Amino acid sequence: MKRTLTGLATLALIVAGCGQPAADTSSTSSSSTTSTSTSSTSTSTTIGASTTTTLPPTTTTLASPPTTGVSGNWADEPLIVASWGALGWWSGSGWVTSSTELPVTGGEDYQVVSVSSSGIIQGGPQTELCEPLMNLGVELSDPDRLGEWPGPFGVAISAPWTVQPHLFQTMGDTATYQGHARDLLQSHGMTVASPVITQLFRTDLEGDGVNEVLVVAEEMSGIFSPEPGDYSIAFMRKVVDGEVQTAILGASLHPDGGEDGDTPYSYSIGGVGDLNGDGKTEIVVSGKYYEGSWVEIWEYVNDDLGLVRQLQSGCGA
Ligand SMILES: [Ca+2]
Ligand SMILES: [Ca+2]
Repeated sequence: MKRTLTGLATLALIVAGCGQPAADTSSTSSSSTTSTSTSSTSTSTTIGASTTTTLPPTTTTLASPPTTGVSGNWADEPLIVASWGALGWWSGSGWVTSSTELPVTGGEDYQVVSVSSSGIIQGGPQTELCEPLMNLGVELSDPDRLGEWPGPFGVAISAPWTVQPHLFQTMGDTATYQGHARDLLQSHGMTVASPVITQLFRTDLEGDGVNEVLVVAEEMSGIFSPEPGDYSIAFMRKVVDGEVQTAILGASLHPDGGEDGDTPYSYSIGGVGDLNGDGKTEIVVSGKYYEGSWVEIWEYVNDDLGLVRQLQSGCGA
């Protein structure tokens, strides 16, 4: 396998951004069902003088724990799979990379986490996929539901909780984010007057009522090696401590074209879903090049650590 994931120009660091304190200025309303529980009290028109309106302590509970209400035949451990192999699962205390034995027997259900589809499909017993890599994985009843070439590709998870508990929707305001993409590319040495926005979503990872924005900008004319000016970049804008910060989820930037061994990688958002059952959604980043594709699971751990790539799986020559 020529491509090594560690060699990708995926920058996990949070680049300090600037601008107004709202990742998505057009909406902070979101579909969050949380943190509005401090009403309904204290409107009692009581008799007497000392109307001590005791408000309950404002416990702003962020994400509510996931409901375990989705019925299905779920794996003992919530196995996360791509159509070409398993990525791993959450053990209850940490992410587990697929090893030699997957926690399935065959016949399990999987919830689809994808920008192109949702719902439940089925998976078979442990097998080997993606010749000649022979990734451990399961055959899915409808692998195309996760995405078809050239992507984006999502994942599926054999887990009983609601995988998308918070807001996730397509945005139309590409002009604003074209400007953000232009600035970000410029800060990485690329001058692109009007970046092409290929994906734009607003989401609320934690369900705290403040939206995050996921953006992909790309123009990739080289197939086997990059042409001058080729770029593909996926990033998230998020309000942290009142300021918008930008985190790069994947970048393949080629201001001067390709050199020997350079491969133009194309990034996209494959889906958003809660893949460890903590009520906060992870981001599925999808990538492809001329002879392969991969997916990565990025978790927003906290404001200090930011986004961390936790799991990944690929298939290609
Ligand atoms: Ca949020
Ligand atoms: Ca989660």
